[in-house]
Amino acid sequence: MKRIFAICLVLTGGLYSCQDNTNKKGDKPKEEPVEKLVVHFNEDSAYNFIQKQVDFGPRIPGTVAHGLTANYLLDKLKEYCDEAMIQEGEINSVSNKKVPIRNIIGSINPEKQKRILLCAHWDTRPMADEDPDEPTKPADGASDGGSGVGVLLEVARQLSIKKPDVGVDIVLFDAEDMGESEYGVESWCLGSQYWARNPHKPNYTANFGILLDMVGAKDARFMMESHSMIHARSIVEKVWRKARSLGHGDHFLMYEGGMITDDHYFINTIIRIPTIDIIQYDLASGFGEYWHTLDDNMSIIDKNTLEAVGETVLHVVYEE
Ligand code: AHN
Ligand code: ZN
Repeated sequence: MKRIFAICLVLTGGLYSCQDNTNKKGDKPKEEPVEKLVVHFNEDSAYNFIQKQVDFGPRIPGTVAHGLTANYLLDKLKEYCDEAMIQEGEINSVSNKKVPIRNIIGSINPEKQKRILLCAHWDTRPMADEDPDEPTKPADGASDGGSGVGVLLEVARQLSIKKPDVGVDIVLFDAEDMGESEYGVESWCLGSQYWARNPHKPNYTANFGILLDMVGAKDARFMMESHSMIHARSIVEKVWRKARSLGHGDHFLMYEGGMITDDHYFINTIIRIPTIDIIQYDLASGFGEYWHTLDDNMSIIDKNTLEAVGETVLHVVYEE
């Protein structure tokens, strides 16, 4: 009896494997009707979006290069999002000069209630004041400014190929980098402060936000930044866990450190959307050797870092 039973199993196994692969006529195996995630964050594309911004020259508020870049970014968001607009405003700089600013905004699934805010600053600092040789010249801002925008444009391109279930708002803030420490924290992040007080839609809110800042340099490391932990701890944990499960634990460090005045600080405290900052900062090297120096150009940009951040953000969005 035992022997017959064993033979049966073998036969059935053979039959099943036969059915699995081909039918009786020997046709090709049928495709399994499984839904595949056809999108994949393309780091070459993100890199090219950074190159394009850098090619305009430093994006300093009030300059021609800044205006041309604004048009380019609006065009890209129009291409990839359901809605896109520029929010124009005027702010007072530290020297009390009036500066026109432009926040550039694209929305995907604008009708959805559940929303994720993805943001980065697109302006570059008027001078590379940490540069040992030429502290009055402006830098290209490939990482500081260019990288967060490059990653988000590629995220937007992917979301246009396969729509997420949630709504997504991509907000590119102006005038983040005109601050001076002696003028206090409010001299930074002028575009996001403006937007947080005057959102592009009345009563705008989102379930949570992710800010990208300096996410392009080779071997960049991101700590769990303290304002993010205070205001949006569960989002930090969700994003870091996702990054590490995708194999990006060398960039996303599992320890807390740094309290950085960045756009997310004003989003958390003014419009009160729980928002985290993915920013290159670690206790050993601070913001990175290139920070606010003329070395912040394309030579420091690394596609592995862009991939680590972009893939993580894309997965977080699709899993909401
Ligand atoms: C301060 O240094 C106060 N905040 C850093 C924000 C920043 C500047 N991000 C990029 N450039
Ligand atoms: Zn900066």
